[in-house]
Amino acid sequence: IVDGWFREINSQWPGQAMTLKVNRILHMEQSQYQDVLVFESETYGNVLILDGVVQCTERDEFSYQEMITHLPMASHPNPEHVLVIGGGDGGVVREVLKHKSVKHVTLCDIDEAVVRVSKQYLPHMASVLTDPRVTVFIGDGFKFLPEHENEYDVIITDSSDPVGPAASLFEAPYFTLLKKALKEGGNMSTQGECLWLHLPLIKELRETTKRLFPVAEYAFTTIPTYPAGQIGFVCCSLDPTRSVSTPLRPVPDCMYYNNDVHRASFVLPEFGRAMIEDG
Ligand code: AAT
Repeated sequence: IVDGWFREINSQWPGQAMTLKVNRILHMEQSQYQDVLVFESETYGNVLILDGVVQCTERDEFSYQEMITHLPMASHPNPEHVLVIGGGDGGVVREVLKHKSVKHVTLCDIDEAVVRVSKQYLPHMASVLTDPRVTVFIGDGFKFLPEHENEYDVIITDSSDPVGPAASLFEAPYFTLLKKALKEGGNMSTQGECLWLHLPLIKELRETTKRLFPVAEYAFTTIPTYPAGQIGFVCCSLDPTRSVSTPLRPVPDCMYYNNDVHRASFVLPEFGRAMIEDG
């Protein structure tokens, strides 16, 4: 923070940086895994930063949380048991609970500090974490999966960027474990970075998931406070007949997602489509 402005300077997006005006700092700590900062911004509400990278702001979080959740959920015929890896702020869990079929959601975040500060400063996301249908588990998603084979209809990996504790969540061994934790015909989505910044990483993610899942597609959403204003998702299904880009039902109470946006989010601009699909 320099002169009252937070700047998201990072080698993952060289030569550019999102800047937000800070009203006041609410919390700062070095947790066991990362540097945790929460501040009140002038125009984006409260903001959660991990290791200098924006994780969510109250003003635009709905775009990311709704899309990463409803793409795999609304394209699954009957999601009852759901696992969220990462996402300690609770925003994705809030979205999962909008689906009436859901009986139980487990959240597995590596860092208790994220859950704790979110409950205090991001109540619109974290207040659902005390819902009786929700279990919060603090631990590494990579270690959690092998203990839960064949348990989930949908798994959502709401992970931070592939630097630090989330690095393993972008690699083939993780997706192999994730596949085994899904029930027959299960769906998954995973944070898939930005077309403008990370095409080689996206291409690799897509290739890795295509080797494991009969259906593996890429979609994206727009969001002002993530790098370059856009973030994507890899969405996969174990059911070879399913199209993850086809919603099966509407989702209530959304601000970004609707069934047309669902279908449209898989339509890629030519430079992205060519790189990801043609190679
Ligand atoms: N919904 C907020 C967006 C996030 S949060 C990412 C979460 O992943 C963090 O709470 C972090 O503690 C957790 N995490 C990181 N590594 C692991 C792991 N190995 N196991 C479980 N949880 C983990 C993502 C923001 C994306 C930013 C885009 N630039």
